[in-house]
Parts: sequence; C-alpha cells; structure tokens
Amino acid sequence: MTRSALITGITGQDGSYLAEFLLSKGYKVYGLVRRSSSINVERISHIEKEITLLPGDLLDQNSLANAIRRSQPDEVYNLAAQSFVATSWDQPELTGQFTALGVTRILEAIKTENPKIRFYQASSSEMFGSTPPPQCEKTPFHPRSPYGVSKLYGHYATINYRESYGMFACSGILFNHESPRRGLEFVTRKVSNAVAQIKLGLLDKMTIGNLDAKRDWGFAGDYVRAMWMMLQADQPEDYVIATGISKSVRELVDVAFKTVGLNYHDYVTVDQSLLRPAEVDYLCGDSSYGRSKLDWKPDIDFGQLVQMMVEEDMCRNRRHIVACEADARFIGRCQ
Ligand code: NDP
Ligand code: GDR
Repeated sequence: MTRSALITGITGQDGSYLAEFLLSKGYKVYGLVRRSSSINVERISHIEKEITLLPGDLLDQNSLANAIRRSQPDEVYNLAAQSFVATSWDQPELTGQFTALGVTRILEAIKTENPKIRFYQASSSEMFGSTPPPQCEKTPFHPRSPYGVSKLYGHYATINYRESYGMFACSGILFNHESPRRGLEFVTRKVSNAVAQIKLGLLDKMTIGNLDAKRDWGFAGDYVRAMWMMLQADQPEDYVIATGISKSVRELVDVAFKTVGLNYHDYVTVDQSLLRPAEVDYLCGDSSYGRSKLDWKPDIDFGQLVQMMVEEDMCRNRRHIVACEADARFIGRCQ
C-alpha cells in the first residue's frame, strides 16, 4: 500500500529535500503551506505537480487538524519553524509561538486525529548552546537564544507525548546543514552568494559577524535521509545527526573565497552589529549512536558542500546578469 507523509515547512530548505526523498521512496507527499501575499514555492516548483499542498499554519490548531484529516498520513515531519536564530532576539514571542507551541499544537492534532501516526520533530544543536563539544544525545542542554529555548520546549514536548500517550514521536537533534537552497540570511549561503557576486564583479566587499564561531556543517540532502530513517526504526528515539567535523566561520570564508581563486582578506570586514547578544561558540556533534542504530552516514563533506554552494551561486548570478542584459537590450530597442 502507498505510504503517505505530511511535511510542515515543505517550502523551506529541508522540506524541499525531504519531499524529493519521500517521492523517490514512493510516498504520497502532502505539504502544509501558510498563506502569503506572494507565492513562495521556489524550492519545490520542480516537484509541485507530484505533491499536494494543504493550507495551514502552526499558529492555528484547526488548520493542523484539518491537514491531518485530509492527508491521512502515516508519518508527519514537523519542519516548520521561525528558524533564523538572529531574528529570535527581535521576535522572541513569535518565535516561541511558532517554534515551541507550534509543536504542541501539531502533537495535539495527531493525538486527536490518529495517535498511530509516526512523528518527527526537527530539534536542533542550538539546544546545546554553551555546553562544550562533543555533543551527543546525553549532553546537557544550555540554549543561548530565544530560538534555542523554543526548540528545547518542542524537544521535550515530543518526548512527553511519547511517554504520556505512547506515541511514535522522535526528535532529530540535527547540527547545521546547508545547501544551495539555504536561505540567504544564513552564514554559509550569505558567503557563497557574496563570493559569486564579487567574482562576477557585482559586489566589492562583504560584511560578516563573529568569525570565530565554530559549527559542524553538513549537507541538507544527507540529513533528510536520517529523518526518514528515524521513523522506520522499531522504537521511537531521539538521535544526534552531525558530521563530527567542526569549522570556524573564518575557515568557511577562507575556503569559499579560495574556490574562485580569491583571498578573503581583500574583501571581508567585520561588522559589530552582526554579533549576537549571546553566541553559541562551538558545536561539534557526536552522532555515533545514530550512525550505528540507523546505519546513517553523510556522503558530502565540508569542502564539497562549499564548492557546491559557490558553483550554484555562480550559475544563479550569471543567469541574473544575462537576464539584466536582455532587459537592457529590450529597453534600448523601445527607446
Ligand atoms: P527554513 O527556514 O528553510 O524553512 C522553514 C519552513 O517553516 C518554511 O517552509 C516556512 O514557511 C515554514 N514556517 C515558518 N513558520 C510557519 C508557520 N507559522 N506555519 C507554517 N509554516 C511555517 O528552515 P530549514 O529547512 O533550514 O529547517 C527545517 C527545520 O529544521 C526548522 O524547524 C529548523 O528550525 C530545524 N533545524 C534546521 C537546521 C539547519 O541547519 N537547517 C538544523 C537543526 C534544526 P514559509 O516558506 O512560508 O516561510
Ligand atoms: P545558526 O546559523 O545560528 O548556527 O543556526 P547561522 O548560519 O545563522 O550562523 C552560524 C554562525 O555564524 C555566525 N555568523 C553569522 N551568521 C549569519 N547568519 N550572518 C553573518 O553575517 C554571520 N557572521 C558570523 C553566527 O554568529 C553563528 O555563530 C542554524 C539554523 O539553521 C537553525 O535553525 C538551526 O537550528 C541551527 O543552524 C543548527
């Protein structure tokens, strides 16, 4: 029988990769999309005909119950969130509403509609915050942002519904994962796009925040496999998913500029206003439990990831230049 899955956050980076992955496994895929004044399906436009989009919002309990009723899923992946850490200081309450209470809303909807549905919660390495590495499933949490605090609420809500109602609810504590589909506000994509624009003569300089922060960066396409694997296990559990290799933002910038033969010292300046009120200095995950239990491992390493992102941004920006030149020629002909 065809299995079906409902993905919240399907228009985001991970949602798009997960939808592709589940389609390749033969799933019927449903995605929850919130109302917006402009269409926001760029990341899933290539698979839009193969998936079914349902209206709904993490802020609205009824819409979540309706989406579950209409999709009758075997699995729900809760990827929707206000996911940008820096914004969580500007909008702490909204972040809590989406990223924390949103989890309770969807768990309640599942409990009421069909408690047999398997549930994946997108937990985060940001929950570890200031606890030194390596971080694994047993490491104590100490979040450092309203985002991290909200994710911790969602994490414990998931555990609580598992323990209270026997639901198959899992949390994936995923470390940073990136791709050419990453939002432009996150540091990897900000850097890959700036490198491409500088190389093509569209930009002179770029500003950056804390160059010393260290992150364990992997490829999003590898990480969505782990989400699915967690829901195929015999028992619901929580897993750390990470590469186990950490790099500083400085190393990221250095590698990205070198990819196009440039020296970052000539282009990058630090902007103090980009520093965060409380920083997470050093994340490096120990995913040995998930690797042995789920038989998961990442295929793409840091160097390949940066190369992939810079190359894709070079292509995007070249297409933009060609489109602008065509526009200019058209306007010239009209004058
Ligand atoms: P994105 O920011 O790319 O995507 C977030 C998604 O959530 C978008 O589809 C967005 O919709 C949706 N969304 C936001 N608010 C609501 C709402 N109120 N109702 C319905 N949908 C909403 O995030 P990622 O794909 O990178 O991350 C996926 C999840 O994994 C997030 O929960 C994130 O916090 C978590 N995570 C991510 C990691 C990473 O490194 N990428 C690491 C660890 C955890 P819209 O398009 O309309 O804005
Ligand atoms: P993060 O990702 O906060 O780890 O959260 P982000 O890419 O925003 O920051 C990573 C590190 O880089 C430093 N930094 C900058 N960050 C941004 N965005 N812009 C800059 O100019 C800049 N300069 C330095 C930051 O201070 C930070 O230390 C991501 C999100 O996907 C979360 O949703 C997810 O839960 C975690 O990863 C794991």
